[in-house]
Amino acid sequence: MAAPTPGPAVLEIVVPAYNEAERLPAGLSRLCAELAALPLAAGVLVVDNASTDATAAIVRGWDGPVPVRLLSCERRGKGAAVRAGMLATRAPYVGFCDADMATELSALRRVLALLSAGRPVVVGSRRHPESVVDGYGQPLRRLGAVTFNRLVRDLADGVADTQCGFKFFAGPLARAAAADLRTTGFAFDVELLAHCVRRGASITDIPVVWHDRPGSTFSVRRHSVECLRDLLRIRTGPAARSRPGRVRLPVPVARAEGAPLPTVSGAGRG
Ligand SMILES: Nc1nc2c(ncn2[C@@H]2O[C@H](COP(=O)(O)OP(=O)(O)O)[C@@H](O)[C@H]2O)c(=O)[nH]1
Ligand SMILES: [Mg+2]
Repeated sequence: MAAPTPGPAVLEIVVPAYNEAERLPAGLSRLCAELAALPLAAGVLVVDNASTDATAAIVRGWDGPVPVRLLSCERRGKGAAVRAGMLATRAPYVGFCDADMATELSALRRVLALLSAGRPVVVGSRRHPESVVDGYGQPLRRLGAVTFNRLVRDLADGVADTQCGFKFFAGPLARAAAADLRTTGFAFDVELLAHCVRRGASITDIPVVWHDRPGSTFSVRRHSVECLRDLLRIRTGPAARSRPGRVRLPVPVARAEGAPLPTVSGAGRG
């Protein structure tokens, strides 16, 4: 196993977790192994979202090659958990991944190459022509996702897949956007991206290899109405003001602060 790079984390990854005792151990193992092999110091922050299973205990007892911190977020919802996690980060580069690590983590190298080249927001997209998507849930969910993304494209710099749980940012930008975030549920990604765009940041989507993992916590029946309601709120709230096409202000937080990253190759298209 690769020896991790010591020192304060240059990259911190938030993992929102609600009753993930089943899926988290395998996901966390994969994430830690991938991070340990990177040429920079990295850390993980698992946000336990009021789980009633052993999620928190698993994280507390975790012993891996990179530091894994636990944060408790009593307010339920993936958006609330990611917001709490982002606000607790300190690194110059931050991001979040779902507990099931459905997106293959080999994409992290490309993410880092782009962030270190000054791209403020880098997101995985299952709709990217070079992506390999192994199952995308039921047809109803696929249709819902396509429709939802059509409705929000203008808010998120034209990104075709706003819902992939694999997003990375310049740290100061992520913390500022998270502080403004009000959506607590699954539509939070749209608001978070819109807050970045509002600050003048462009969004770079990258191809991913994505596997549909069993045990999804998203339910089309339970969460669709909530997503549409939240979308209405986002549209009428501050995140929707000053979008592309309107004036884009140069905002200094769009660039990462702190030590420059070691060179990470493999950026390719971006
Ligand atoms: N449903 C749900 N998921 C949450 C909550 N808080 C955090 N999460 C996490 O959000 C992520 C959602 O990923 P997943 O369940 O695989 O959904 P999918 O990949 O979109 O189908 C997981 O890491 C969940 O544990 C919450 O309150 N509800
Ligand atoms: Mg999933």
